[in-house]
Amino acid sequence: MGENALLSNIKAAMPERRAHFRRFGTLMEFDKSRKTVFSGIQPSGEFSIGNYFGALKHWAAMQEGVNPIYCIVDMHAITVPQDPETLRRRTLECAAVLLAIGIDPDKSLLFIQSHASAHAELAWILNCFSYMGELSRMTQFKDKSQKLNAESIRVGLFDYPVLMAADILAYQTDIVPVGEDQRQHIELTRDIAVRFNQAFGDTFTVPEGRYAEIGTKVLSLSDPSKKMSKSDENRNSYVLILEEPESILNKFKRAVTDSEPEIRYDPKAKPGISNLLEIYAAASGISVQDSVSQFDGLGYGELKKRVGEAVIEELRPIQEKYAEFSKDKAYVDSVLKAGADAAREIAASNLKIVQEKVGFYSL
Ligand code: ATP
Ligand code: LTN
Repeated sequence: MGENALLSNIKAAMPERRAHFRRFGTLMEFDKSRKTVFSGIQPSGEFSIGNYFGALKHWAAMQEGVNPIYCIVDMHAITVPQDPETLRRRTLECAAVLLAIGIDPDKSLLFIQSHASAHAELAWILNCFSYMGELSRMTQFKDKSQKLNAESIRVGLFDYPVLMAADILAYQTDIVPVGEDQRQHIELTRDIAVRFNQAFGDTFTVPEGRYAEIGTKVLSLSDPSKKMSKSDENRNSYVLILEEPESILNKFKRAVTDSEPEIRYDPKAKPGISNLLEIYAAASGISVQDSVSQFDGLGYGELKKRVGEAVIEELRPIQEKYAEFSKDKAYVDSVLKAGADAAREIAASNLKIVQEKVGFYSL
């Protein structure tokens, strides 16, 4: 194709995208009668099906009739050591994954946390209304810091939940869709909001967590006593959203179960099998009970194969879309830029109200 033909092709494709961003711009005159939905994810690695079934799938489903705001929380990611170039690359990949799972920039605001400095400023103010005692009780902090010696625990890791509270409260959020592991952080956010409101009069909306019915806690395939985590050293313990079908089948084949042959949903007595049934139900959109009936009389080998196949089917369109978005950096950047501009405006106006309430002098 000659250069001119190429240029006119690009120009022909542009108006659609421009129109798209004009609409995006007006979206930010938020409809106050709608509930605001906010959630965040760390660009700290490749995403697992735990992230997907516990959170991301619900983000994609929560874009109609609400004001949806989805944030890539890079400032949370640096609470543990990160290689700068890797973090930068993963941040862009994270945005492409979010677009691939169906976050629609026409409907939702998608942006990077560090692009809206009001998050950090509000976190500082909220730090002054948070207690060491309550932060010390956070199980995520206890789990993550247990692996370190006391001298090398970073203040940022300890303070992580207050930054999360600032993320949520900066947008007067009503609903926060997250996995079960975030429940304690959401409760803390509510406590901080209520405390601030009691001291200064109604300021913050007190948000509610929204937890998936199925898939809110996907367990590790190699040790079903703990959650599936993308930072687990054992790569067989998790399945990634962008994983090759063959590797997905292999991982399910190796999943740890039990020695009694009956397929039954009993999370206490049979955590491995119950986890597989939940993953199957989440991937195929049917209830756990119906999944159990489907597998009646079958062996564990067949169950593992079918769970793997259902997950592959669920992920296939996402992987295809990811391949497209990951080639179009200019488009992804333009979505993030529009998102950041809108987020900055909303967060800054709420921050201003808070600054006035606490007594900061303004000119
Ligand atoms: P890591 O495991 O590396 O500590 P993470 O996988 O928990 O990180 P986050 O960015 O902290 O990733 O979480 C993003 C979202 O995914 C959160 O809403 C979290 O609750 C959800 N989530 C993470 N793991 C699971 C899981 N195993 N089951 C269900 N939801 C999960
Ligand atoms: N701690 C969260 C990520 C996160 C978040 C948020 C989630 C940071 N800020 C605000 C919801 C709302 C986690 O998933 N690990």
